[in-house]
Amino acid sequence: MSFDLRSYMDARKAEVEEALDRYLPAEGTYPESLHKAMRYSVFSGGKRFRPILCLASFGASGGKGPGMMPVACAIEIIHTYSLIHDDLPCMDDDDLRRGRPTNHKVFGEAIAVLAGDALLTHAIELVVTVAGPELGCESCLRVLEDITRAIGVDGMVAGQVVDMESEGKPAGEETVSYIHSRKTGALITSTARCGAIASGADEAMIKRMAAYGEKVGLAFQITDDILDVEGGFGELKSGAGLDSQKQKATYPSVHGLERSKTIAAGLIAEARDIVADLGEAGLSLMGLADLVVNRVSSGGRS
Ligand code: GRG
Repeated sequence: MSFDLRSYMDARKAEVEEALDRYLPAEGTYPESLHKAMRYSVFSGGKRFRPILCLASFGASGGKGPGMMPVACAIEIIHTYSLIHDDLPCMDDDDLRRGRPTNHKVFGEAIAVLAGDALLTHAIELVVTVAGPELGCESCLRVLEDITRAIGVDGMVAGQVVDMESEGKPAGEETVSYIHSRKTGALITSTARCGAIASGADEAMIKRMAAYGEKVGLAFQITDDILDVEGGFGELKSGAGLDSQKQKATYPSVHGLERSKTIAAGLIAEARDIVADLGEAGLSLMGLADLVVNRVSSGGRS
């Protein structure tokens, strides 16, 4: 079986870009400052890893039809909100993201906060109003429950809080694991699981996609930690080595660089194994897993 990952990624990315453009209010919509700020960060060169993963999981679980695209885009929009807020002076205080000035540097802090709030809210609205009629009430509610759990009080927000509060303190394995599984892992796991939920797959497939997502999500964050140490970004935030400057709780700080690389590679091998027997349908998921650890050469952190 031959599978051209590059063509697959390019085709899915183009579909996602087109759909995001359709699902977001036009830039000239009143109040313009808000819509400009929302679009500035949504269309600033993200890899679209999460929505492509969502579509791949849906396809590999036997899903068909247009109902997944609004969910995939909602997840990307939520990811964008988290980046805008993460960059704020009260959080990571970053001037650059994907090689461009961060949202608050262009639009000011108040609009950046509100653009993030509006993106989060708009994403939920998108799932309910656009995906809902396609997926049916039960699947839509389950998808919504899954995503909101992943990004909420025991998910991404909690991970971000513990990440911030751990800065400058010696962090153990447990703390790093808490942060990674929630800050980055939870949304990626939910993305993979939602593809299976929306496809109407059985519980075994939903569990299988979640298990795949967990491995990929953790490998994603470990790789991000490694890239920070090695400075191999295709795109810089404000510079490499930021995590250690801020004394962040990271995998390399707890496990060392080489062991972190081994752990990330092991997780990707496990993720590949989980989907290996899906045949052709699993090839996109295997390719996406590989991209997670190879993303320096494929365009860095941009
Ligand atoms: C503000 C509630 C709140 C949460 C913020 C996700 C997050 C929590 C912060 C983002 C900061 C960060 C670098 C997290 C690690 C995860 C990560 C590598 C995000 C970048 O994801 P990519 O590589 O980004 O998919 P692109 O630019 O491709 O969209």
